[in-house]
Amino acid sequence: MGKSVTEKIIARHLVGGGAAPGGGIALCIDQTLTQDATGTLAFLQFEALGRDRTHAGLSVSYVDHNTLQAVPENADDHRYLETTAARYGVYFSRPGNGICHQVHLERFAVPGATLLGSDSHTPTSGGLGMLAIGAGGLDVAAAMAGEPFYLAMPEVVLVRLAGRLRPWVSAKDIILEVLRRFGVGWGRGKILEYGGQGLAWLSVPERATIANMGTELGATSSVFPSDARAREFLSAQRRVRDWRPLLPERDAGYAHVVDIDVGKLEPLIALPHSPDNVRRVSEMKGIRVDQVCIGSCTNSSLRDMLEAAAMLKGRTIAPHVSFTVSPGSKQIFRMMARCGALDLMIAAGARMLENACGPCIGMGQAPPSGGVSLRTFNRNFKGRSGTPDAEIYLASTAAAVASALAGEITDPRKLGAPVKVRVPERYLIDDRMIVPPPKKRAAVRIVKGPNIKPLPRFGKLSDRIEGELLLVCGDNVSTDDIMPAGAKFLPLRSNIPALAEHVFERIDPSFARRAREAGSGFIVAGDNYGQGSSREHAALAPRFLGVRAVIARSFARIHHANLVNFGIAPLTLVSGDDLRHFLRGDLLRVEGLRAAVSSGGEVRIRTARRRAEIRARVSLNERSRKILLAGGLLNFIKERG
Ligand code: MIC
Ligand code: SF4
Repeated sequence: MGKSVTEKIIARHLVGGGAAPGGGIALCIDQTLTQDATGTLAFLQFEALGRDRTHAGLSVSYVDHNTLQAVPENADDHRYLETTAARYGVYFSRPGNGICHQVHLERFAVPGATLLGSDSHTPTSGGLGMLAIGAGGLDVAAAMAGEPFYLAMPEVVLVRLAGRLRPWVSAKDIILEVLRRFGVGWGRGKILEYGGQGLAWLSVPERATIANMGTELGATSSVFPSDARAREFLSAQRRVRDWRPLLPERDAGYAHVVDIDVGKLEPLIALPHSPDNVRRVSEMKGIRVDQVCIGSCTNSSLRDMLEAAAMLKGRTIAPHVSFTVSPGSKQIFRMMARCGALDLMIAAGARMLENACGPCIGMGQAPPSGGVSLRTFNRNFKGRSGTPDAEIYLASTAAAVASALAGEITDPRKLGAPVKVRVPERYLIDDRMIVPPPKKRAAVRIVKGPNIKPLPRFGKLSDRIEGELLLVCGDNVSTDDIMPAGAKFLPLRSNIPALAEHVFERIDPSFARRAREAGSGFIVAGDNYGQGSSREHAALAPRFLGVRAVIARSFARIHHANLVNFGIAPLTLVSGDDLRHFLRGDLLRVEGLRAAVSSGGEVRIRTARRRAEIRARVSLNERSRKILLAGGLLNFIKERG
């Protein structure tokens, strides 16, 4: 059987393990990406690893998340990142240069290469034929220290696209269709490789939209071939030298094939509060919107911006709607200014925001209480916008603009003939906001503001853990639930003791206090625990509060790795039904944990009140076992020397 695009890239980067699905593999990493909200911890950890410079072929440190500077902490973090980048041989993308995934796609992504990023939407660069994977900051720090990246070999699923999108239907609708069909947990353990005749009609930025939201499916990555469209994009970025063809072999085999006739799709929309709660836009028409936001790493390309501007030309946003636009990068912003698109937007009443993550991560623009916000973003978890009771919908740029003009959810096809969008053949190249590392790195002084606190350190995994059951939750708990982001909390990302006070705050404001008082505790959950963001703070901060184990039906990939990296035992229930034995406040006890971790066997969880004995597995590969036993990845690497 021939090789898929994914298998070709893996074969070229495999430094350990075999390629059978489920088995552990180690990949050599060509490029790393970090952003400011996860980067400070990643660089503190890199410092703790004692390396003098990044060992990846290219490392880029971006500032795009924490750009609202209502307090000094964010700017202090930026300084720290700027100086660590210079010190450790890392490129620094300054605040004002754009969203990490958009800029990476434009300026750094290379077909056939591997990218590891401390952000869950790192797979965006898969739109350009890269194998790009999101991970916790510590895994990225380890990759910068020259370690391979370890993961379970995913199965490769072919998503075969046929047909051509109809007017007003877009790439966003393709990925919303996949989410509609399969749901948020479906992609776990999978790499989604796109193929089929329909690809010819999709440009790289459109492919990037699809690859970006593969993360919402829980997929390890999403990969497109590198074909003529990839070449066209790279030559428009004046990087044609980076192009190489990368196609699947004719007889490539896949674990499954999913067929989508994109010509049959209609404009789709995800309803609150999950990206897989998808309906047709036409079914939701008439719902009044208070806010519409265009942007984020999903839909902030030049094409998106030009489409929005063309739709807005000569029109005015509905009087009761607040309409924001955040372009994806400086390149896009300047091109919008030059071609007049920016003027059309401002004239129509757009509130132009920085080219950064902005409202997507609750950095400003919280909707009104109980308000409805329609966004072109990728996540609509409850509370993520900064307004606990807001209703967030996700849709394409066309659907968002149509709705902003009408003041209610509107199918863009109602606007008649589609607007014509012509993306120029050459993008404007101006890399002045990307600072290369200096020659004399040793002289660079790392500046640590007062908010940057030392990393908490933990001992080895205990054989016996006992403590309070602090929280029992349902399925699909996101890392936004565990460790909220947004303007209030993001400034604390470099200060774990302060941040930890807000663990699970939106679900149970007493969590941190109870955890501290108990000194040692457990969390119980259903399926897909820890979906969403890669933020390792969602493991580190609970560990800091004394959480020793999370017992769940199943886990999301990145969060599972983060738990192990910080010495929290992820225990998978042998029988999902056993969830009913768990009561908040009960006392739980696990004995013989180290032996179970070493052997990959089962443990018994004893509950004091219900007097139940519940079986759970600790299914980890060889290396993760050692990491967990050592009490985390930092301990493991240090022990190994
Ligand atoms: C997100 O979209 O949730 C984030 C903010 O980009 C996160 C990273 C973080 O929490 O800093 C992600 O997706 O990994
Ligand atoms: Fe930024 Fe939102 Fe993309 Fe996360 S999903 S990287 S917050 S734009």
